[in-house]
Amino acid sequence: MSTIEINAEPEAIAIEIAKTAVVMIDMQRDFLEPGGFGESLGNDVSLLSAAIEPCKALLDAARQHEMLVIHTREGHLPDLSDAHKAKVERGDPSLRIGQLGPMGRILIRGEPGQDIIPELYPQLGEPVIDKPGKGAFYATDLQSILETNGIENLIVCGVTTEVCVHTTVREANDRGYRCIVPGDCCGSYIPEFHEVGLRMIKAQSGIFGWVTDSHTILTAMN
Ligand code: C5J
Repeated sequence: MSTIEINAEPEAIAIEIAKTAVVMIDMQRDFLEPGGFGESLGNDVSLLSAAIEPCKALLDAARQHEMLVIHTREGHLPDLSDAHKAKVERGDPSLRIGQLGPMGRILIRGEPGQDIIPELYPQLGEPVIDKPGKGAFYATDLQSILETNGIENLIVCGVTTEVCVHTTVREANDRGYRCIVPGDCCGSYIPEFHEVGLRMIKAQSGIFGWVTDSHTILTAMN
């Protein structure tokens, strides 16, 4: 059973590879490509693209080490029965969740925009969790997938840092998982929030988890 030590803040952390999963949060076309949900909210989606290559490198290494890789996708059922009115009602009415955009209905399961970007596409056998909320535990099977696989630690990547990554890390931390966040594998439409989001995770002796970068994790894995 191989244990590796990852240099991180606020301190290094030792993890068993077999008990660690990589969780890719919402690396979806709707957030990373023009014409999707992210852009409909007035964001510059190109700000998220820097995270793609580091995520790809981490995914490749995780697959080589036969680690559990889990992907999440934020999205809703076509009839919006799992979408709270309070969530749907925000933003420009013609560009809201469920409206037709260039990549299909915005943030609706099964539509091209709701799918994961080609660069980070899941491989056969990797769980893909469709989640209606920002956190990956709310109304999903994530907890049981982690328990079934004996997972104790999560390497959490994805977008956006201060929204779905943060919500998931906070939920996971409360459930007893050690969360390691490689900052370069995350991204935000608001760079300041990305920086502060990472600082919040590692502050106060790692109140929500550990922060590092992909290169440091890859070095520890080799
Ligand atoms: C947002 C997410 N930002 N995946 N979703 O609405 O962070």
